[in-house]
Amino acid sequence: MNVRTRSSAIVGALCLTASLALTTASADESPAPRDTPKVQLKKVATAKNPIAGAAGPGGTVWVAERAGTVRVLSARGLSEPVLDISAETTTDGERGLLGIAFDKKFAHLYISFTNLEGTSTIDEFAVRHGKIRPETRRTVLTQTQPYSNHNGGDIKFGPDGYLYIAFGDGGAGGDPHGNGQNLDTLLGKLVRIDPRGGKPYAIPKDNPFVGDAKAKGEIWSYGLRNPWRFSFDAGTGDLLIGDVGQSAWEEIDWASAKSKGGENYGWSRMEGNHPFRDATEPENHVPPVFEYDRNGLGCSVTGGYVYRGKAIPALRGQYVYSDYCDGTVRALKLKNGKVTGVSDLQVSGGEVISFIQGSRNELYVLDIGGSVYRIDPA
Ligand SMILES: [Ca+2]
Repeated sequence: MNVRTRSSAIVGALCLTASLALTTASADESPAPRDTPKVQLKKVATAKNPIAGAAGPGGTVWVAERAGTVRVLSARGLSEPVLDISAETTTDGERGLLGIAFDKKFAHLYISFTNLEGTSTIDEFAVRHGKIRPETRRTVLTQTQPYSNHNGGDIKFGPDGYLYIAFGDGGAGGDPHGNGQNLDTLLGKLVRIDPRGGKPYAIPKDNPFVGDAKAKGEIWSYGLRNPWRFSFDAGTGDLLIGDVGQSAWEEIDWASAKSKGGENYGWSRMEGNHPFRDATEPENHVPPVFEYDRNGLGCSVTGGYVYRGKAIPALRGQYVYSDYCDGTVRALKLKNGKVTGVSDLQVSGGEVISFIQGSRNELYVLDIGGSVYRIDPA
């Protein structure tokens, strides 16, 4: 399935390039350094196109399936669907149910999906005693989409208690509408709202563009192409965004927990650290903390989490991520927003579409083909 891919012709060409390049890359491959954390992927469930998830009430993990169902993972395995919006979404292009998030007290569940018109939609449900109350459903925010790809769609609560929503640049290729740098649209942005603070939501007063008549007050940061997955470090509160590249550079962006927002991550004047189509670098460009090219390491970054679990002490504090095309699970060592090491964890999660952070900060890997893995010590 071509989730997040460009036209299939382009993908075919990319895969061919990647496979040719692999011969050279593997010749240079050295064994894992001695301090590489030893992990294994333990398959804990099979789902139908698992695409997103969140730690739920009572130590559970809730898994969203792309076609519109949500199931609860417990020691007994995956439940029957506890939510089914499959009649309200489609899976053409890069559409579907794309994200779920609970607020801190598990009082509300939020879902992020594209509706039958392709419009990005964030809905809220009250949750009581661990169960969704369907009659409380309401729509919090919508964003029309000019094309079926680059919807972003990830949603997370920050340490500040606000809901963050990632939107891609609207799609097609090369950001034809210039949405990345346009502060008058939510496309190509990370958005920050208070979903319970107003009807249908409130804009936090300290959002960076509040009071700027030419900018949307919901915007937290901008210059993003398709920020498919982002997360907050459960230890430090720092923000990490995996932003999928156009055709050359995959990137990971970082912001300190102390950030006041307003970061410009560059797209579509920059792709990674490189000017895109001869554009000039914006003066306020915040370059990625990490980028990689398409020569063998993949073609579509899947942002993960900084590992803060207990089971794998050697991995603690490292940012775990992967790539949809490559599937190898990798880790970045970070110090004060600088990458100090990169390791290949020597395990493959298939077509890695997403990660989930469980209630004790253990990490799960979702293969869109169906497997749900937990990252365990080897
Ligand atoms: Ca960028």
